Amino acid sequence: MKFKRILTVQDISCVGQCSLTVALPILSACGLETAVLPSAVLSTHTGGFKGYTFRDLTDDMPAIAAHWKKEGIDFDCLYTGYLGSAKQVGIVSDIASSLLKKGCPFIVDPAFADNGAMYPGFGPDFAGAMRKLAFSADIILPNITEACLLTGTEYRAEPDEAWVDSLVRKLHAEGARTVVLTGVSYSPRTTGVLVSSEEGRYYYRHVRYKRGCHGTGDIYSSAFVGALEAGRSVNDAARIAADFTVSCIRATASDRDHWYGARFEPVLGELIGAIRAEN
Ligand code: PXL
Repeated sequence: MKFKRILTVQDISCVGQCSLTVALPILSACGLETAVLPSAVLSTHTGGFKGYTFRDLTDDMPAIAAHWKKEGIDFDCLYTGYLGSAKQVGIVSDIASSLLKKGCPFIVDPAFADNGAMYPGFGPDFAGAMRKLAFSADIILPNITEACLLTGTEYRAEPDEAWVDSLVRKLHAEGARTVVLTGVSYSPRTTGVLVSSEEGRYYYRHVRYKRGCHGTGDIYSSAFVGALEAGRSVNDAARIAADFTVSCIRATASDRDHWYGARFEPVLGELIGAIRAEN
């Protein structure tokens, strides 16, 4: 198989097991050369720590991209996560046009909201900016909250199939091509991921842990991108990433003190095994 170089754009939360500290090891484990463009540097993520620092890197990004362009560096996949400002949406769009090889996938995890609310630090302008980026991508990986905010739909904590169907239809009507919708739960003990594209629908249901873990959206998206770029189909990558994420939550659930992230590191072997088993 061709050796691929992927670019991921998201923040560095120095402590907290999310964004780049998750994406980089997962993508590398999947056998991909992984280049990074940090959108911001935070001392920790914003999901429970108090008094975190935040360095916005918006102004550094165009010069970094321009240097790569000058060096003739380009990428086989562009995968974006948490962005540091609404302005970065335009910069990422430029990178997609200038540094992503023709015909290669542009994958967006909107990474700005969960459980019915936006993450701290994002103003009301952010959903509008993210809408432009998400609907220009080849594949988007929103959770239910993000899908609602991207389509102007009122959030529902307990959706039914008809409501999810109309949410997904709205995403496509706005321009979304392939949608990988996470956290689609129709019963208290199960949740799942719904893939929707012009090829049809695929729903993968799996066990739901009562105790969720911070950062599992980033684990899921990184494993999905890793499996996809390692040669799996979209549906297989969606299932492999779901099984891996469940294993990460299982590996964390017994440790009450580990509230800030999921212990994905001891389970990386399972992800590599799942990708290899199907090669
Ligand atoms: O996991 C998403 C994420 C990424 N980066 C930062 C965050 C969060 C979620 O809270 O705060 C900085």
